[in-house]
Amino acid sequence: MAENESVEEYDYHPMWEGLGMDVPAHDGLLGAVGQMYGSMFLTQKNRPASTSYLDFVASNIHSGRIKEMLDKKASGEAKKIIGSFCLYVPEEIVTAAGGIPVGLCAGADWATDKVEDHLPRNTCPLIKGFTGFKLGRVCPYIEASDLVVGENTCDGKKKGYEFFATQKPMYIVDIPNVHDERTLEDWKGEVKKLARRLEEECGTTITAESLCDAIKLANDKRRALQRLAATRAADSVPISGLDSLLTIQAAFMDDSARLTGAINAMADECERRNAEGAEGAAPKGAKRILYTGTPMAVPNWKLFNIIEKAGGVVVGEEACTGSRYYKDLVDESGTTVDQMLDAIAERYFKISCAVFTPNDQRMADIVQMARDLHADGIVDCSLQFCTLYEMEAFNVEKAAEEAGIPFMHITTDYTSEDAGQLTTRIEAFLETI
Ligand code: BJ8
Repeated sequence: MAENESVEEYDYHPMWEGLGMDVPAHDGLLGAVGQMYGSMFLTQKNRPASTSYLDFVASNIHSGRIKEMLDKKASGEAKKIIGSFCLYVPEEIVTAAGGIPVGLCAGADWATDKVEDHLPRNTCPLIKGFTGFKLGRVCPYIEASDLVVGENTCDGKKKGYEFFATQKPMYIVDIPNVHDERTLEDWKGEVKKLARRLEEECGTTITAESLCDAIKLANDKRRALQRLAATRAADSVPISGLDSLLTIQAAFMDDSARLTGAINAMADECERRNAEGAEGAAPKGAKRILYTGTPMAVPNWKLFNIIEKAGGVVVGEEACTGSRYYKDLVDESGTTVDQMLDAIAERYFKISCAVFTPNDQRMADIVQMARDLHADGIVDCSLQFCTLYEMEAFNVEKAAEEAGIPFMHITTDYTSEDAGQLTTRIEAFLETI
């Protein structure tokens, strides 16, 4: 669907019914998210005009985009829709096999009572979120996925997938948790096994040509995101953290080529703003925050909204919904499928997830980003019950202290219950830095 086509005219209810969704509940979810979007995004001042693409994505994400994917499948242009929950699942291989990759992490609580029949109450909200979206049948991406690729990362996901596999066909990728030569070789083997599984699922053969095209497609998207991220070093910051976060969130769902064009248009406009010394989305001198921590899935915009409504501005995200998604490219010099799969494995192996031990590269990345983006402070955030990021917060604090960068740690969930308390803490932090 083109950006200028009206999403109002088409009735998507039969499509959602056809996917087996709980349509009235889904209508309620869309209404609540729409309201949140209006109060958080549309009230921002001085947004770049090109962020209208994000409004298009937000209004289209559960409707036109789903229809577009289903139409592609019906026409044979795409073979299968492949869902995943982790940055470690290479989208290049899904695309090369003829699949459409989609991210399934959920950023809101849903059907919590049903979830707690299968998972402990004190499970991380991200895991409870996607389980609840499935049990409540309110996510068209989950329902449209033919295969879901999970991964052995944190304990919660590993065990949560055992239940999720009773609801959807799943394939699990084994992710190492140590970075060394032996684990890199193991990981290359896993990547090749995944490629074979996806070929089987899609009934296709990955060729050098299809893989080369898929690598280029993803690299182009990452290059565009790198350009946009670099513009945020300016004072005044040309684009808000909220809009930047939504851009990355869209990267897990939207059509890659179309989104790349839109991100490049945003980067063009932000570069122009900076060159002209024009006022951006935040005034000059606004307190600059580097976010680091657990990923933020749609519609988890709470913390960024609080920081920016308090007068700060998020200038970067060291997270899977941030720099880890775009900072490294896949080497494009391979000519055989084998070489390209190795290059993909090498690129993904650099992702500094807290599941790795030790995870010194993440500390170095955080400090480097804070310096490059002239951050006044670091806000490190863990979702409640995420042991990995909660434990690693002590190392992040130490790295920030050694670098002389003010630091605060937050533990939160998907409810709005702590919004008042978080606002007070963030305001106090912004005042002290
Ligand atoms: S590569 S960060 S996307 S695993 S917040 S579910 S870790 S208990 S999401 Fe992640 Fe891949 Fe790592 Fe990135 Fe568990 Fe923590 Fe919940 Fe988490």
